[in-house]
Amino acid sequence: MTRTTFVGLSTVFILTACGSDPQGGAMDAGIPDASLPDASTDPCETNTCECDVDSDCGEFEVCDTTSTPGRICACAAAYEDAGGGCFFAGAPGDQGFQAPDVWSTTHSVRAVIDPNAAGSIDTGVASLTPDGVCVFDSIFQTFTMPPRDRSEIFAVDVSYFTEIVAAGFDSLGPVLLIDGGWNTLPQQQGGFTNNTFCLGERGYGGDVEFRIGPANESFSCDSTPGSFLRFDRFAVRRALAGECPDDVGETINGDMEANNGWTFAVAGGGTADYADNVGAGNSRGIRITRSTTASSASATSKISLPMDTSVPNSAIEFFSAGTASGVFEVRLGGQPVSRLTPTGARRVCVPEWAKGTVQDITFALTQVMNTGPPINRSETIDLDAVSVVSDAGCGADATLYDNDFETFFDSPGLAPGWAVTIGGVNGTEAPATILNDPSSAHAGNGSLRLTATNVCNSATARRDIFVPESDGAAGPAIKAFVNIPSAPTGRGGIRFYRLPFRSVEVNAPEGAGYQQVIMCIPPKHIGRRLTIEAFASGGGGGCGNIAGENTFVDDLEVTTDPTCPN
Ligand SMILES: [Ca+2]
Ligand SMILES: [Ca+2]
Ligand SMILES: [Ca+2]
Repeated sequence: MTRTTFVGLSTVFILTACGSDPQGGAMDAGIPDASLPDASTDPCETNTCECDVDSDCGEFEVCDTTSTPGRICACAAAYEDAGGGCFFAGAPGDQGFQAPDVWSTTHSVRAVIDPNAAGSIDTGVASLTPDGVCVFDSIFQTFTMPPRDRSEIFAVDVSYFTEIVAAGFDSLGPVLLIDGGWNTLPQQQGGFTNNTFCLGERGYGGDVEFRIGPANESFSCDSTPGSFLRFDRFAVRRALAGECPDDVGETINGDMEANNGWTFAVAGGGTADYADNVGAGNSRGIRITRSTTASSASATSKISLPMDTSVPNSAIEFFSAGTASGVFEVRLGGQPVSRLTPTGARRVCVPEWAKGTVQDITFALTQVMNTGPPINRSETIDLDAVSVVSDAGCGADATLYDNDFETFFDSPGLAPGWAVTIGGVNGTEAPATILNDPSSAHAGNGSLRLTATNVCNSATARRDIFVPESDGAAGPAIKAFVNIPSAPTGRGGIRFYRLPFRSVEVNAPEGAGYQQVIMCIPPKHIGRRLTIEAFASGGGGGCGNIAGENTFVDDLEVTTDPTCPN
């Protein structure tokens, strides 16, 4: 069905619409044809209509199906027309924290907005108090955002800092939750500092919840809480040219044919750069190399990860080639999400916390150890053609992917869901691998094998999960089957990180075959991202070598348990 568009009337209609509906309203966003009124009630039978769908309208306009008598084109949400067409008017509300009524807080004392406090860019400061930081209080509002395909690309500026009033240091940065998607920023001290991130798919297309809070606990939470997290300004703005991926699913310079987007970091004799003829179809790619166990090399760009509604079971696909033994790491937002070998087209499942956000994506050869004489370890990894695909193997909930350790470093297609990490100290490595051996597994063929070889080294496997809701009286729990045949010096088990370098761990029994270990997660972490890790540790102390002590892990569950607090 086609309709007549009265172009000559559009200016009048736009002014009317934007004047009466400055934020557009959630109903403006992306009305599908199927939801349009049927013929018997169609206002366009008897009235003039400018549009059926958004694409009938001009730049940054949507088709307002709630307007009367006929449908008109109006500025998209967060856009206004002051006479020269629709332009972005800013988001969310009260970006400088000067109007406390615009924001909500989870607690009236621990999370507060002072509209008169001195900021850096403008007056008004939002603060999470030390007590608020320790229980993950937050400050939030809902704001109607334009559809992604009717708006510009947006970035977010955040001016904030961590005010440490207790003695000592801290590791406390903010998390900016955009409709539940996680963007973390580094700790800043000494006054308000601006950092930015790109708005992902969750930040567009209707009512979006903007929430600011602590990314993790403060070190001071273990004694006297003493660190504030303060915000001067939180503002969505138009992205600069080349600052953010062009669209959902895109990576800046994902085919590596141009010279923008990727940044390289190397140390200890590692190398990283663009290289001709090493990529997919002999096109240009990126080559990272290491020469010894002291080397590191990485390449980082930005990727826009889709929501489940646009790409279900999403995975990041890329081309890889190089040294068969070269186990390299993939990170999102600085957090390791997988380790694998460069065996062709590989896929890494997108973790739940990252869906619908824009994150740094990093490919890295990591340093094995930084003490003792470097051991020769020449490895080359070639990378190219980063894209986003749907892979049913990831499942609807990526937190549950690969907890049975049936995906190996060199499996075709999907990569492991764990960053399995060889440790090392003083020239002695602590091996870590996913073993393809049914006799070592709790079930299936695969299990995680971590081996401590020195009193002060350890091997680990890490991932970030979303902590599940309680199930009635049963609180959130991580369970895993762990088998430690013999560990007279060290220990092994599972743990979670409350903050960087500070974990809560549960050790597994030794010499008893596979035993299920249950680790309760405190309920304050429900619905939050959490780093969990399986480990084998030499136990700590003087750094003497020991006979290898294996910890096998299999069939981990992210679940609930009646013995855990809810
Ligand atoms: Ca302010
Ligand atoms: Ca290429
Ligand atoms: Ca298994």
